Amino acid sequence: PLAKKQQDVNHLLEHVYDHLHYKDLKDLAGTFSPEADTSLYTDDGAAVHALLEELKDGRLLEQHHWFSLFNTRQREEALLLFEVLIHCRTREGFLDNAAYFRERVNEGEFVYALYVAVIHSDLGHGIVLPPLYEVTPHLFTNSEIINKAYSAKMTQTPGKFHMDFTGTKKNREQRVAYFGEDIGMNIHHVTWHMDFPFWWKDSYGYHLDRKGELFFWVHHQLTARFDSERLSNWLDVVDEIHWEKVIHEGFAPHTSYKYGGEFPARPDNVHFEDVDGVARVRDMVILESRIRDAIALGYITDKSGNHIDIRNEHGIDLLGDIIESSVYSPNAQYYGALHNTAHIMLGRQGDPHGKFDMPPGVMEHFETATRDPSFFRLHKYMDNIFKEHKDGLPPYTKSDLEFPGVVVDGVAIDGELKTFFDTFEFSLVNAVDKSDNVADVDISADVKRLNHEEFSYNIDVTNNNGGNVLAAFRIFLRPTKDSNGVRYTWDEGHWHCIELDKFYKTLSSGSNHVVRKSTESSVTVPDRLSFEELKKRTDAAVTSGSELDLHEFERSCGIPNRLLLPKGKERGMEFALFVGVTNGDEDKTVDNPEKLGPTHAQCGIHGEKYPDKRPMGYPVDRRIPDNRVFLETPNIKRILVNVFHDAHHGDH
Ligand code: CUO
Repeated sequence: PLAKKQQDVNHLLEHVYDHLHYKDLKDLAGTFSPEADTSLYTDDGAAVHALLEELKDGRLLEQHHWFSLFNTRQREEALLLFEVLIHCRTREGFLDNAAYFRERVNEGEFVYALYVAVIHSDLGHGIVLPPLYEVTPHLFTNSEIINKAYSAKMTQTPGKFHMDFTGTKKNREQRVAYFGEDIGMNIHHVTWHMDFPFWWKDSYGYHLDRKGELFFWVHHQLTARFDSERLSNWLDVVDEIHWEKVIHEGFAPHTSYKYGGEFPARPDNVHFEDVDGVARVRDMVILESRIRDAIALGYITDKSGNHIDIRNEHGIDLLGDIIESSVYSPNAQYYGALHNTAHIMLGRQGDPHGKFDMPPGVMEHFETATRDPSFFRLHKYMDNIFKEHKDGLPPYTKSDLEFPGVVVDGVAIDGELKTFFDTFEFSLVNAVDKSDNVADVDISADVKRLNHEEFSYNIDVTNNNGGNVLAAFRIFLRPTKDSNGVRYTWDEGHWHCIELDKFYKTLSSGSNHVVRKSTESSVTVPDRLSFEELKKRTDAAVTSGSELDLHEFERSCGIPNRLLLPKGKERGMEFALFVGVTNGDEDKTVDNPEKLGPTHAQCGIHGEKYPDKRPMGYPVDRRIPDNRVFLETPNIKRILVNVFHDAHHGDH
């Protein structure tokens, strides 16, 4: 039964830096013999054989050592374990191997391999992975708090510690640290990269549909959202970083590895330096110009020298593969891996020549990357390359945009768009070592998180087609003014659009009143279940023999619903709310799109086609040189709204 398997997964992820404490799994890890029966595996044990060879020869990374996915050798090891798990035929075999290797491979590699395998294996269906901020809290929590957690455990005094955002008010960037350091947003980001790994090969089971375009879109959305948060805090939008310019913002992470010391800091205003063993600055400039050339020419050149046309709506997908670069890149030899290398380059600027033997920087982990304000500058840099491509495509015409017979008569918001900060507690029990002699005590961190009041969209639509039609609703929000209070034109503003929701709905003939709740957004996920609550529900189901239904928590990819709206301002900040209704029968790729699960807009559906034929961001993804095209299309409506921030929420 599922509950028992969920319980085993829970046990595997408790205190991952210590040996297994749960007796059944511990016994199993000692007695199971991975190669005894190779019919356990769909690859006849090839992967398990390879991993065991490495283990036997002592080549695997030791335990109690940091792990970074961007480290080639460490990634290879983690993927060997992933391959063992993904090739298991049964849940039992999967868990037996997980228990066996948990005791023998590096903990970081184990956690990564287990997460990705549960996400992608058929055997993982129904399993809920606990929030990573409670499994490996070091990557999400300030060192100061972790230190307090250790003391609390040593002195057997339960404690709840308030975690502030990194830095001080002297650093303007700290005003928006609540976004880059939001633990839920970090989970979204790291999980997106697990759902769509750059190293993914289709031989693992399926093709990741429009992975390159999703890479563009999900990061474009993070930058667009960050810009709106900045404008909400009287900061200018992010400027791009460049190889030949100064990196303005320094960063002191105040974060430590569980094993491996502190994350390296970077002072203000350093020039990019070549990084030994990674790349020279000049190499990066060359890769960039090859990519920009491809955009200017309208084609990329594949490995065999063939031209692939990219000046069309599918070009963005190939560009995403090339820039990231993923295994899907048609020519990684020539276009390199601009994005992945850039993460390492930036991560190492504190110690570019390895003089001080520093561990990898925050940029070298998807869990921690967004903490560094330069993350957004780096992604803005790549976002601008994508923009160059999008700007080269012809703007949509009125007939492209039209949905004949369908008119959006009105859009209104039910309730006020109001944001506030709440307080959230997460457990640090797994941050500290487990010992048979010292009992666990309750230790947790308290963080401030942006949140908002629930609201609904009320959309009145007339359908003059004389019968039912399927409609696709596309909702965006964009700031109307820049940091100087100057109004954006739509042509400037379309790139700042935040995707709020996208859904399909059948319109009956005549007038339709569509009410859509903010909680239903296909961009977001609800708060994760705490590890404690997950264990509680699992254990209860095991004991009572009842069904375990945690369906709504199955996916961790998705922006936390709390962050749906940007912060706004106390006296209100003006945004344009855009609602476009397009022809759902033409747009859909799946049957019954009205019943789509959550979070598909930026995270897709596992193993299936992305459920929208249109380019991501349609129809605000291209230049809008003439507003009238939008103003005069009856199936599109824009209204102005204000987002208010309640700075005194919860004060009494
Ligand atoms: Cu998500 Cu750079 O791709 O961090």
